[in-house]
Amino acid sequence: MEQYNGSQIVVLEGLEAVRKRPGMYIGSTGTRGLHHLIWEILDNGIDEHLAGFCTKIDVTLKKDGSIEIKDNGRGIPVDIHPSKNIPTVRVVYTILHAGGKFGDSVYKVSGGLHGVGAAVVNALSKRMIIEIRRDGKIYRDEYINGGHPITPLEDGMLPVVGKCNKSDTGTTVIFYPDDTIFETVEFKFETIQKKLKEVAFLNKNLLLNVTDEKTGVSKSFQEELGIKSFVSYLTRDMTTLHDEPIYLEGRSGDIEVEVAFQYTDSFSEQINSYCNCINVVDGGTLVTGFKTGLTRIMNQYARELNVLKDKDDNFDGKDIRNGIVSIVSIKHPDPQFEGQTKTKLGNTDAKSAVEEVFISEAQLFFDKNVEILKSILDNTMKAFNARKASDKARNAVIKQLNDVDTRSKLASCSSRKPEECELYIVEGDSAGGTVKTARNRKTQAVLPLRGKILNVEKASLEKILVNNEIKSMIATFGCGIGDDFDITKLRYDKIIILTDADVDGAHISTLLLTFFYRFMPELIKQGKIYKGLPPLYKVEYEAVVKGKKSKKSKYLFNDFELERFRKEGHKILNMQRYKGLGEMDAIQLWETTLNPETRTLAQITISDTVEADEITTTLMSSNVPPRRTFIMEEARYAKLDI
Ligand code: 0RA
Repeated sequence: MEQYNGSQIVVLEGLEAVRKRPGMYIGSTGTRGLHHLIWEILDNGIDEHLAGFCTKIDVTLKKDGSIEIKDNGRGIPVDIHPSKNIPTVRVVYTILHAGGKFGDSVYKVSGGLHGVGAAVVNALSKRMIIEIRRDGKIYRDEYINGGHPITPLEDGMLPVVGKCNKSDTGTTVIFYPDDTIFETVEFKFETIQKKLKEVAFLNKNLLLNVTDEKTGVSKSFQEELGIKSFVSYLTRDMTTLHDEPIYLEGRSGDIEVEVAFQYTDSFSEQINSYCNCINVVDGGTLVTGFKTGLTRIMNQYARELNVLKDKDDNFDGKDIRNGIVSIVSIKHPDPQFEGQTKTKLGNTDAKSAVEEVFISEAQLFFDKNVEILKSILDNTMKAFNARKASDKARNAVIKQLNDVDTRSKLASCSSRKPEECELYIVEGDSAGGTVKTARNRKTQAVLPLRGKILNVEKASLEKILVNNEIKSMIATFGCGIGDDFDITKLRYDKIIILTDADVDGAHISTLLLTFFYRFMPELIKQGKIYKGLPPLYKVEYEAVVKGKKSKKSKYLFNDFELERFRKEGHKILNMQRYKGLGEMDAIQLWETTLNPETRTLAQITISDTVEADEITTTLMSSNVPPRRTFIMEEARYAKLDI
């Protein structure tokens, strides 16, 4: 067995830390974290490609549950590492953070969302095998149980296990994820395939293969035109204003910049940004650079071509980006990912690099392609005019919002202190009436809504502003809408949606949430929106207290609670199922739904993930915006015993 020297023990302590808190390194121990292991190893091969030495990476799902990632790069160095005194490859796979930073001159651009490196993968594997082809020799190193090396060294060197052609170089990594750490160790072909497709778009010419040995299915990805093809792919089902995406590339210092974009007849804008192949979903400096450059150059052309007549008039960036589908991809030697999810780029030099490259390259392009330029400016002009018109319409409606009639249905509360006020939005006039009677008049206001509210998923702001129910809400909240929204003016601390516990009620809730999400998202983000959870059943049952039988009653909030209550062996004497809020009297309604001491509220938050356990890539949500789920977090469960 291996004789550990001092540094080896420290190394294993490092890997042990990863095993103790895997979430800190790979995000989760679910299927997403599991696949993160592959991306980490894949990144190393991509780095080798970026360095100019690797043209192909093969990913194989093996029959025995392991995964193999094989590249044809130079092969990880096997020489004895000068300071660690073990083969360099062993340094890479056993020392945390060694991956990206080590030997920085050769290993310039490094991906890896958390920059955690290959050692983390080793720490979370029950077995890992590295094979290196270099100088006509094949070297092999193997680890078990989270990074314990089991290959005896010969004179400090890894043993040579075979021969190969001198020109055949590269690294093969095989690992078996540890099933005592991961909730599942089953790799998904689909997920890997999507990732490889994205990687192919982002790395021109790199050939990527994935094979599932269990099914025999195999897929290949290679994109000669890189992100230009990526944009074509994203616009494949859209009407475009010009035939081909515009592709620009250049370099500013150490930063490589690529931009591809195409205009469509859509009213929205899509900017997907990548730094070192990592999808920076929250954008950051590289996106700012692109936007600034695009706004600057288009306004300049608009003036030159007399599209903008007034010298002081300017197109808004939003007008210029109307209908754009774009990819901004940079390679940065030292990326700083910011924000809670590390999905926003912070490097200021990335902004100037993208802006500089974009402006000079776009100028060259548009000087030669005036027709395309003109159609973009024409499109911008339309957006500009539409925005002016809608601003006008909106201002007119907002003025009118203060009219008494839009708020006439509101039963306001007497307090004027927003921090203690609550607004109940209630489905239907009749339930609204009972809530008005039952509430605490000082702090609880009631706004009844008649029937269904408009589905705003696709409607424009002007259209929705005609709807009376929506007008009432905007007027009641007091904080405006859209760009004018100001949450500090909100008159209530909580906005509580109260609907019947049936299909219609659920539909109304969803419509309301969709409205808030689209036009007042801050309300949801700041946790102001709640759903009231009225009970579904009232049961009367026989209770035995100190040997005496007595009749008691209890509210149950859903079928699950009812089932549990039954299983607890209670003798149910009588049971009432509330079909709607209207069936409760004022006292019952107060106890179950209004009284802050005893009611149950669910706070609404948003999850923008496609599927919580799937990786999210631009490919998965190409045209469709990410599927949205409103998550209700139960504030507390009221257990009422009367
Ligand atoms: C540092 C230096 C050299 C190669 C690599 C790293 C390398 C690392 C990985 C990880 C997976 N595949 C890889 N391929 C190469 C090359 C040093 C030299 O040959 O001069």
